[in-house]
Amino acid sequence: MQDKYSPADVEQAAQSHWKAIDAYKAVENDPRFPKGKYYACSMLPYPSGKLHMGHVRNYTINDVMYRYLRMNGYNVLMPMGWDAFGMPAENAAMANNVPPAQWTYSNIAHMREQMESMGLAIDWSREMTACKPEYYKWNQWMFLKMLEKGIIYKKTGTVNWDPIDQTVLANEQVVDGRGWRSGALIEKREIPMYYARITDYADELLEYVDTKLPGWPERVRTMQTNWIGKSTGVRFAFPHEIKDADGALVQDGRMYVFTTRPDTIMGVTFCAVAAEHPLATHAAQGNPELQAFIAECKMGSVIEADMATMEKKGMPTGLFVTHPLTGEQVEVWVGNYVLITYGDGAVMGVPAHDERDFAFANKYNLPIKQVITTAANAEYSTAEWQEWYGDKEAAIVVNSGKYDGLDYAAAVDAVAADLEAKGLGEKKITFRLRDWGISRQRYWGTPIPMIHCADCGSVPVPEKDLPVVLPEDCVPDGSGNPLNKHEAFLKCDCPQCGKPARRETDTMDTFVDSSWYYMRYTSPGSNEAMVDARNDYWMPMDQYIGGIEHAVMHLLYARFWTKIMRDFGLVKFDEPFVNLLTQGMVLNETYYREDAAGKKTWFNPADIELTTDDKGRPQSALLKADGQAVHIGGTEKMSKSKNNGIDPQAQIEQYGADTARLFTMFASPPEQTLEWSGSGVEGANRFLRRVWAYGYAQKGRIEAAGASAAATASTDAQKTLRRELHKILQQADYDLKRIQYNTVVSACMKMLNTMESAKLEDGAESDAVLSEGYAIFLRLLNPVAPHITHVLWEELGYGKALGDILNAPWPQVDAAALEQSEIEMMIQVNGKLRGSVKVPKAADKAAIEAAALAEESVQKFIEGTPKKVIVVPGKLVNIVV
Ligand code: ANZ
Ligand code: ZN
Repeated sequence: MQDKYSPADVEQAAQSHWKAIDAYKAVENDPRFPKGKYYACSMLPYPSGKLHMGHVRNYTINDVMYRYLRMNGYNVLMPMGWDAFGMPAENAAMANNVPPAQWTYSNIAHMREQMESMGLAIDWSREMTACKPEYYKWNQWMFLKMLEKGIIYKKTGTVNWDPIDQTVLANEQVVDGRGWRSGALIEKREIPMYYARITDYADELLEYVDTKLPGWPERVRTMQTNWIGKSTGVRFAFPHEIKDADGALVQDGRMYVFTTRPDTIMGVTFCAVAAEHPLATHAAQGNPELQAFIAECKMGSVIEADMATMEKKGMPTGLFVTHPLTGEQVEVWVGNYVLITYGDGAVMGVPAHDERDFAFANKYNLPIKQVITTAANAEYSTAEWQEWYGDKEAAIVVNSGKYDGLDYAAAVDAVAADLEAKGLGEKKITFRLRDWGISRQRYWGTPIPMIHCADCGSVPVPEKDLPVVLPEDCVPDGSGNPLNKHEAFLKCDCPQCGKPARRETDTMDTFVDSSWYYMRYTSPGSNEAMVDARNDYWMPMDQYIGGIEHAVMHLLYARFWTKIMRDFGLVKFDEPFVNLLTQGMVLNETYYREDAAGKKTWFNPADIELTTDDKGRPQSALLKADGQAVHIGGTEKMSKSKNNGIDPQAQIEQYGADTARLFTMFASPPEQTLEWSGSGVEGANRFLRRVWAYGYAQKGRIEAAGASAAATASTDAQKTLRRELHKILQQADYDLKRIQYNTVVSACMKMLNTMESAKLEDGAESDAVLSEGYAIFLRLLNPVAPHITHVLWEELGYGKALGDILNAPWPQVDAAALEQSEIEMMIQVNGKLRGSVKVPKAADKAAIEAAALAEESVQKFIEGTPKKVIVVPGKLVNIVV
């Protein structure tokens, strides 16, 4: 190699070496690694075609962890795979008129190359691809098992129907109530779908968030808890006599509600039902105004966050139900804030103590009746909403007859008992979590293994006929699922009666694929079972790394799926991921111009010339192409829409992968956001050039020392250098363990500075000290910049002496090197600090006394012989005069 750092040559050399020795193939129980297994895995990417900086950051964190732990004796596994099913492939297929399969496979090939150019320690022999039959066969197998056990069931669900394209749309394809392609007003349709009973596991999923996931970020655990959303309260009925056209009582004459505040039951002044509630439907017959209002409610967002903030609207139904405890008639309204999917789709309105009901009652002039007070808030006013209403702990019941004076818990017990005695209600736990609808009316996914027979109905595909292979030659054209026109796929015989039948054309939600892929990595090639004994070795996963955007759904489904596998006897653990790291987003500046109509055009930061003031703050920005000004739009997440992405490939080509890796690790701790900085990248590259130059400058001395990684010191300069290096190593080790990689990079920088400025004498002993120091340095830098450190390690002869840096033993802190041979002692005169003195560590009291008295800076405070000298060993000398 040349003495000038050439990243392209260096990285090419390192990568072909790794390939030649199959460096990253992980083998169960590998005797080379005495500390046992460590499974560190990144969330699998969608094969969009190109890596983005978020990927680079994610995988580099994973890779640093891999290399550090491997050098520490762990058998580490870092696999990779592809979340290859899903909608973007269908969209791309429509745009380019190629089958999703072709688009996906060529993207995978390209992204795999990009990952290889980053020098990641991936065991490619375990690569999994969700769209391959060898993988999705097991989704189908699980589906059948779950169906058999009743964990999967069929019911009708609501979908978005595009009447022009004649197709079902995903939520994200509906923009402002219209189809994203056709612009048609979207209708809701009820169709049969398959659901997985995740709600049966709600209690365990919730409990284990608290008890079994201490290695997860608090924030993610809270998000899981809220998503599962456990509420304790009472479910009870308002009886009524409302009859439908046939004279039958609607819902058997009971309007059920769920409340978390049964202590407020005597404060009910109205009830409200969801637009989809049977009483709303009943009342709307012959009431066009109400029909229109119901239609309006159904159009609106079903996102809960929106429900909370939107304007509360309602309309009376003209129907009345009976209060179960007072016997009073209560008017029923349709309210846009009542969700059909939660509880019973109906609420008791307690405007005095529920904020939503309060807003509603104010708007429609409904009575407000206070039934709760607290010791601290005797004053009561209906003029505005007061926060204290909501405090359960402080609540005391008033204006409620026999319940007056009870606190929350006592009132709940009393009300629940009275409702129960009347056969109208009981205590109940309600979850926000819904069962998981896994059917998708789309082509590019795992076929649902069902067959529809005119005589037998829906019949499961027999296990021996799996996989049901998805044809790879379809090109969706926007007019619905192409499988519906694919005769070869559709036609089959009924497994029960043998008559001609049709295959189900719905496919599975891609969250099914991502629910267990990380277990398939452990068992590549397993054809007899979804996972085999190797899975018991690697799982549960020691460290999972991915974006916070997956904090809820993906992680919850993966946890659920794991529990199902456990209950089927396929795995022996309860939770799949021991530790979770959610890496921060990658941000960059944005630049734009705005036209007269207010439309913004965004420019890529690479095309901008920035002028800064002397403090480095941006002054103005010009578009390189035309030299004209653009607006600076602030720092935002790298995204296509703001055109502020930086292409990793371009960075690697310009500076090398080691620079890109070093910058992303250095710029901020893994869990924080990372701000892209062109000058930061240049700085990272400059540092690596210095690393190279220093290594080459010391080549002769390191070779003279036989590339030894051990040394002893006798001169001051040698001792100081060893002490500094070992001290930095000690801190860096601590930071590596707590995944604080940015300070590990600064430790490397400090080490290089220290070595560069050391004033070592000539001679064999100094050579050895230097050789030891550089060997420590290379190994510390190796996890972050594996290429340059691999090549230098070999070039300087360490490889011959200590083996491949990949497997080299992690440098150990030498406690003896840390020891100070001299210590500094403070000198006080009459208790006042007057100076300090350095004394040999082993010095005795007399010697310390003499040295302190001889110290020039204190002599002027002492006249004559001091009365007394007190030595506090290791700390200070107090001279009393
Ligand atoms: C009366 C009441 C009085 C309520 C009060 C709260 C406070 P969480 O805690 O999130 O489970 N609710 C019940 N079903 C609903 C539905 N389908 N759509 C919208 N809101 C619904 O919420 C439970 C509370 O949400 C219930 O308790 C009910 O309002 C409302 F001072 O009942 B509450
Ligand atoms: Zn049949």
